[in-house]
Amino acid sequence: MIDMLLVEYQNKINARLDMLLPENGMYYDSVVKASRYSLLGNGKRIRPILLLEFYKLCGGDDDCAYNFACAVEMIHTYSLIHDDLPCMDDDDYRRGRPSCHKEFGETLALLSGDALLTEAFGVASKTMGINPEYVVKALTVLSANAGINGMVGGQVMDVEGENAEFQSNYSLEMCRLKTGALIKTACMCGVILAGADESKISAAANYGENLGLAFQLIDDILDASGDSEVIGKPVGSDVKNDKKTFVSELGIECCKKMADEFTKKALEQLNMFDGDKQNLTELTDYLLHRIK
Ligand code: GRG
Repeated sequence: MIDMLLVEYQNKINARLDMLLPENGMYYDSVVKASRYSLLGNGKRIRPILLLEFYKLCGGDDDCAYNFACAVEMIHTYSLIHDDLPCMDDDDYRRGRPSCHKEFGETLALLSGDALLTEAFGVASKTMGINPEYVVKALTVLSANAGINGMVGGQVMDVEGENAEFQSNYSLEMCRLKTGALIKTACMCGVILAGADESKISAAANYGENLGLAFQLIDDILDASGDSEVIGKPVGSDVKNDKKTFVSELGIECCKKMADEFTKKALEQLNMFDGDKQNLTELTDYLLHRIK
């Protein structure tokens, strides 16, 4: 059931992303080609799906929110391209194939990230069929959480904390920002675009924050013990890079328990909504047990 739902969403999101960033035949088309290579790779599209599901849960007509949902995926893809660069995590594989800089070189990879981030705000602002006040409010939340006090801040903590002793509080805050901020934003923006009230926006934020922490823990577990064919990049890169993660410090079993706890807390927040929560409940559970 959840598998079918995900494939249906992924097909629609991929078709929209393809349309939103067409090759242009200009002298600078190389940056479009490199951006499309990463954007249209084999991503799970979890963030746009969360946005669309929260939007529907709050009574929205899902087709209107696709541009905004795709904008969140564009920002996520930019962050992956930049994170893979040698000056950051230095990863050669992403989404089952060579990372952007391995295929197109560092300069174009850097510029593709810049392009995706910038174009994302243009795409989101062209959301039609939704009250413009809601769109502006969602844009404000998106920029705040993708920026200094969100994902970028978390990435800075990751880079700067690399050689420090492991500190649980530091690492939790880093995950909350680096991974959680964009996931939280997707959930919040779905609710905001549907015009729901502050209590629902806050429930979506709490759901997203807890889901984001669980998501990062599972990501660390998969990096330590997943199947590289399935996850689309080599396993053990954290160990290879001598990176201190929750898994290296607390062990896999403890991390599974923590992910379980955060997932339960996320699910509790869904009680704040009156609509049909089955899809979101199944998606939350799927993410806890995911293998990629
Ligand atoms: C460069 C500003 C900047 C930020 C980078 C997101 C991020 C911040 C770094 C990615 C590092 C990483 C692998 C974090 C673990 C959690 C995570 C975001 C995994 C990738 O997201 P998925 O699993 O990937 O949704 P797909 O490919 O399915 O979209």
